[in-house]
Amino acid sequence: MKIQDEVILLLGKTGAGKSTLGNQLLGSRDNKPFKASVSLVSQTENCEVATLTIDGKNYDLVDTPGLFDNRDGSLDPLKVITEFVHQCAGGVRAILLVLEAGRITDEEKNALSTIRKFLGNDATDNFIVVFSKAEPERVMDKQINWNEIEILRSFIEQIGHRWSVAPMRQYYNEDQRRANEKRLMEIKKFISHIKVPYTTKQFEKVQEEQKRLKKEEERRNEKIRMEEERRKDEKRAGILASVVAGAEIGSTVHPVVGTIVGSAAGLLFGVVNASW
Ligand SMILES: Nc1nc2c(ncn2[C@@H]2O[C@H](COP(=O)(O)OP(=O)(O)O)[C@@H](O)[C@H]2O)c(=O)[nH]1
Ligand SMILES: [Mg+2]
Repeated sequence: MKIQDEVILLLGKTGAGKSTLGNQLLGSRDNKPFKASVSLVSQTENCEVATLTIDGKNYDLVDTPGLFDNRDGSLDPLKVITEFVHQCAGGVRAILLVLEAGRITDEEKNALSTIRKFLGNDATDNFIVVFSKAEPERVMDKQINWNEIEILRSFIEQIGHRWSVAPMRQYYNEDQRRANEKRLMEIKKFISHIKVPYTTKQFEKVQEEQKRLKKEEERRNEKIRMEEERRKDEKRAGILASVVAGAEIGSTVHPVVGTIVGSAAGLLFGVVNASW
């Protein structure tokens, strides 16, 4: 796999329609280089690359493993994407975030916030949201009610309304064919209008910052844990001191019985005291 040109990343969950959209952007003459999945098992374990030409400029279009595919721990897509982005010397021109229209569940919302955090604010100018699997009328009218979902609304507003609808997988008349063509042109126009590519340097900065935040959080948690330990130790020491004091008082009354009764009283006192 060789990365020479600016990169266009296809991101999203498995089954969202990334490979299908990639093939549509490449056009049928490119012989469908990306494998579309027939089941919900990801067909793309590593990143796959094909050349996409827009207005005479070549880009490396990259199909990535689906986010949240690593339920069995065998694949960490963020790691695969990280390794990949590090090879993109020319930077990432566009990030096509593919979301299934009408199926924005908590998982999609999580995917969205994970990827936002993962790439950082610098990537804001490079995102394009593409809604896939929309009904034909929605592809034709570009009608998606994303503004009803708060996290989507804020994200799409933040990225300057760069959103579109993926073309229909199959079309049956001229109107639908034209609508598909229009949507593809729109996505390509968004791509070529993005001014500055997202660089590996920016990505590394975000990764460093996240590592630092993680370490800070670990340190904070360790401090809390130690504080709890200390409090527990104090509690234990308090009980022990009460037992000893009780035994001493008891033994002055009666050497054996007094010690036992005194210890018990001390223990009770200690426990009651410690629980306050
Ligand atoms: N109905 C419908 N199915 C689609 C559309 N796009 C993709 N699919 C199907 O959804 C499944 C997953 O698509 P795929 O491109 O492999 O998703 P990926 O895992 O994100 O790459 C495949 O069976 C596709 O044929 C669409 O626009 N409409
Ligand atoms: Mg795929």
